Amino acid sequence: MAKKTTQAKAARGKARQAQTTEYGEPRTTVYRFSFGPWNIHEGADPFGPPVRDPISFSRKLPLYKELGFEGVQFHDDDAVPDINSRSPQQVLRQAQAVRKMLDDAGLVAEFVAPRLWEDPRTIDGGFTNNDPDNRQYAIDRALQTIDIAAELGTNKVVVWLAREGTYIRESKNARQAHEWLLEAINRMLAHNPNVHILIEPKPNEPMDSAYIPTIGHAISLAYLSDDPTRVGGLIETAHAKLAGLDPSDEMAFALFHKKLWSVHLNDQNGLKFDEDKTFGAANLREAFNQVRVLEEAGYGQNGEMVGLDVKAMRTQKEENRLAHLANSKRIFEIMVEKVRTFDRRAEAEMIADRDYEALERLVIEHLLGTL
Ligand code: XUL
Ligand code: MN
Repeated sequence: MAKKTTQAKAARGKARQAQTTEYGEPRTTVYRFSFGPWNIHEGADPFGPPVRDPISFSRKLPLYKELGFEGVQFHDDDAVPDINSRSPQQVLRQAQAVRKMLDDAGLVAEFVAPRLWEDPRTIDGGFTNNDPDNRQYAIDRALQTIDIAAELGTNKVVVWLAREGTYIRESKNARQAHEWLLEAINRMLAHNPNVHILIEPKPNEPMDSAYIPTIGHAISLAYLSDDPTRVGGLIETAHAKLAGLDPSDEMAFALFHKKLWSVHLNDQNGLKFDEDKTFGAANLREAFNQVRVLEEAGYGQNGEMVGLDVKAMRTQKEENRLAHLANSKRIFEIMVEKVRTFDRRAEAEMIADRDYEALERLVIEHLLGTL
């Protein structure tokens, strides 16, 4: 009887602990998930053609709800194909049509990102192109993206600075290039008083050396901008790992600045091409720590979404070609549970005692489910 009572007490304690943060506040975040239509991918890579059938945008939309997602991430031309051959009015009309499709499907746009890396005018970069006409093209396209985002019902514009950098360092003046990047951000801020700019850092690929390789670079630009309250970041797991950094520390840094407004969760198996693997597939402990910093900071409670940027492997056949999305979401949810049930009291004792070997084992056994 006494044993039962102790067990019940322990269970109640554990449940209470699971429902509160380390500071005793209730954990209430109900996470909402998003991905981009490019995450349903045909499998083409630089060395070979597609291996799976294409799925049109309108056929992708119903899949979101089926998979348990509610947010759609867009590039400008995901929403408005052939964007360069349309008049500004046609672009907006098409964006309005997409908004209707989203509404009908019960979905929302999370963000729109200008695709500044495919047009011939962006070969040598967008905002940092050495040719002023090409720089102007990049700015015009970014401003148009803001208009598209407004039509789609979001004020978030993501800027992945794909070709802002060099293959040959002497080809650009890096100091000047940062000036131009800041100018572009200020132009975007001035274009619409509601727009929020999320810089998505990445250290390389396609460039050998990219400008703004980490969130620290992005946030320093934000503070220099005309409205630092409207410039923040999106952190992608794989990009942080390509920079040799711990993604959860990158996220924590942005959260500390209240500037983590979206994430691209995925995984990356070391310093290779940008793999966009299923979240947690390469390193479960890093996945745990990313979810831990997000959860502890209340990420998601101000409308932020849990965004994925994951690709099915090229070797995945047609069947289950969406499993990487469902699996990433499932692994995130398991990690939320792991974070909420982590034994904080034991952790605190081990830290106080500086018994870090014990802490190491606690984390690993907790993740393995062997405690
Ligand atoms: C590229 C990448 C992009 C951005 C959106 O590595 O991650 O898909 O997320 O432009
Ligand atoms: Mn990304």
